[in-house]
Amino acid sequence: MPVGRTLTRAVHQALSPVCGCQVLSTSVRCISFSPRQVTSSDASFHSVSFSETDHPRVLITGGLGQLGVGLAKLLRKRYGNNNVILSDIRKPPDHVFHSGPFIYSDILDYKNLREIVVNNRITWMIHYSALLSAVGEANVQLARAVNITGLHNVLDIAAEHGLRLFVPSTIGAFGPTSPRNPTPDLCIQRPRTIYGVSKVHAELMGEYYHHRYGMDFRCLRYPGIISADTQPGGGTTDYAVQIFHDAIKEGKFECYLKPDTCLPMMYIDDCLRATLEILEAPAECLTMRTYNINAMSFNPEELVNEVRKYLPDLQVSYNVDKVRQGIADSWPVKFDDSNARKDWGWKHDYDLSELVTVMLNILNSETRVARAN
Ligand code: AKB
Repeated sequence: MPVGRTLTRAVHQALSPVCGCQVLSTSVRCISFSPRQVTSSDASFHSVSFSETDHPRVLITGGLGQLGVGLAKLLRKRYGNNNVILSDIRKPPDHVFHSGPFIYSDILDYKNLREIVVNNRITWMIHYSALLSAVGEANVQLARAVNITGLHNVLDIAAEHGLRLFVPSTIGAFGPTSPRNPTPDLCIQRPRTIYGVSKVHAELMGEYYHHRYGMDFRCLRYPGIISADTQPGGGTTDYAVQIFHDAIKEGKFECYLKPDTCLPMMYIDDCLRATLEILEAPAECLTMRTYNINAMSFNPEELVNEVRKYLPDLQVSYNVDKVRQGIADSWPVKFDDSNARKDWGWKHDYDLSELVTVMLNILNSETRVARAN
């Protein structure tokens, strides 16, 4: 599907269901408990948090996006099926609905979210709901509501109930004035997208709640994530997923970024494992609360060359999208993740050649199954 249409669909999907609930969220918010009532010296603040001998009870918001289902699978293997609840405002496909607990949850509806946390005795929250970079530029108000107001709800509920909170950040949290090659953990962050601004805000708010209230906030800055079974929606790095689908189905691919636009990327298995590892890392290992994680950097031309080793007839054209090119040009070229490697032993498994092999293997076998039926 052309990128423009994918983007329009993503904007549409994001718009319709969330908007309906915004009004409700403002009215219930006034009666809720505020974490500002808790001081850092209040010993009871941590009293309900996860004890190391139990399994955590995990809630994943925005669970039907690119990463939620895969993360739920990983966490369920580790902590038991019923201890990991996927949630979203969208209707789950059959295979997701039948694979473990799924619940409706709207992060803009404070009361609904709080009820879920209380009724299910949640101890860890993974907050995946967000509008990505390109779709956010197409709807700044919605991105502000979901990415900022939604985050405030999540932070307050996590503080109120002593949860361990994981919020992903991104290479998009950096901007044109950041050092881009390499980009360290601590440097200038002046992103020029609402997505980036909201992610810097999330990093700072989480770190503030950690220092002010002792909240167990953990955050990884993800590169562009490449996955076969689930697709991203409305990002700038999505071309690196779409190429595999188009190469296999159509034998041709139109890229919206210039051939030499180099960005940090990661295979989904590495991303999910990193997330599990930071969630489980002993607090004393963490010298920071927000870490860059890295695997590889490549540009469209290098990716095309690697794919052509297996599909030599692949036809590629470039039709540059100004918005996404502008965003990509302001993002890191290479990510410095030395602190994650030092503090909690982060190590990626997949580089470019392994990424291409695994993506083509998975999608090729799906294509064969589809054809056989
Ligand atoms: C996007 O392209 O917006 C995301 C990201 C890098 O955070 N995939």
